[in-house]
Amino acid sequence: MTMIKKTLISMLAIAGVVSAVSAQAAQKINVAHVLSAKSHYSVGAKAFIKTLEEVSKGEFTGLEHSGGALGGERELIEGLQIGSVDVVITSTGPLGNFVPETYALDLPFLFRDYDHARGVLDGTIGQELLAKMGKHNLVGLAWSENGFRHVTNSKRAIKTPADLAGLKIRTMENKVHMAAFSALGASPTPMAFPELFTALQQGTVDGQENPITVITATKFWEVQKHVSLTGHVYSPAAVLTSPVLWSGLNDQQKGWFKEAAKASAAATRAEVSRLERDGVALLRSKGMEVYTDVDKAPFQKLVLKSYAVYSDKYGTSMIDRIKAYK
Ligand code: EAX
Repeated sequence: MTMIKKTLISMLAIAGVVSAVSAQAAQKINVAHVLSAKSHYSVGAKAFIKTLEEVSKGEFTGLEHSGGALGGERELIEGLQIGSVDVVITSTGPLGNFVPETYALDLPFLFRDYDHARGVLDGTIGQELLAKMGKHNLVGLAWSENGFRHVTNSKRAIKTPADLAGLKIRTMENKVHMAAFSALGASPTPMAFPELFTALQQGTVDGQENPITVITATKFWEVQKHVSLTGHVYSPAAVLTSPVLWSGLNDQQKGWFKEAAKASAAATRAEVSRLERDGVALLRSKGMEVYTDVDKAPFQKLVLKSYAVYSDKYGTSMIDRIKAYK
């Protein structure tokens, strides 16, 4: 056999090996969210990717897209439905537009504290709601966490609902929250998160409402002076994946994604707990006026009207079950 033939055969052999190896190259998963790369969502995204790589032994890897690089939360959820985005960590803010049953989780003053919220979401109620996502062209992998939401604004101390009168308050694109802030006498302005910082900077809106986790992750102290710890809503987050991706996975691979989502949620919750503990001191150190002595009763009374957004369509059994959870 001539030298040329031998070289050609060995080149083909190497090409074969290379293509075999490349065929085993990790499948890259896009993991998107709207918060900074130092946020509690980013901690969750990194935990998702790390766990998926480990349990799949390198069959899958991931790339985090933070800061709204792939769009606001509503756009990200739409991206999951058409398959342009693989995995999203999102608040339930805009989710009710796609899975209206989840509005039950956005009702003001429904959850007593973090233990209550986490217990409900990890229990039968939360799993029932994750299972409902399939009929709305989404796949719910796990409940993660955003945190209890508080009101910030650039104008004044907010200690009673009357202090909210006339303020333009940005809300998420969420009918329950918009109804709640209307009932409180504010002017709710629904807006995608990536537009919010500039809107506050330019005075398009006077205030917004978000957990301490988001206030710190987005450095809202640069554009907001006052924080009132109203804790008016517990804001769940969800780890969702695309039905387009999901339909191509076998049962073992689906198990890997669920395990990665569970690890993501645990990491985010741990970060939320840390920020809840240290957050008020941090906000004060950045020059914000933080009012911790807000009487919640008058707020609770007024926002009850917003429950109709959910109960008019689904009744009150889910609400009663959540309230009864111990
Ligand atoms: O999910 O839009 C919001 O205010 C959300 O809390 C934020 O994007 C984190």
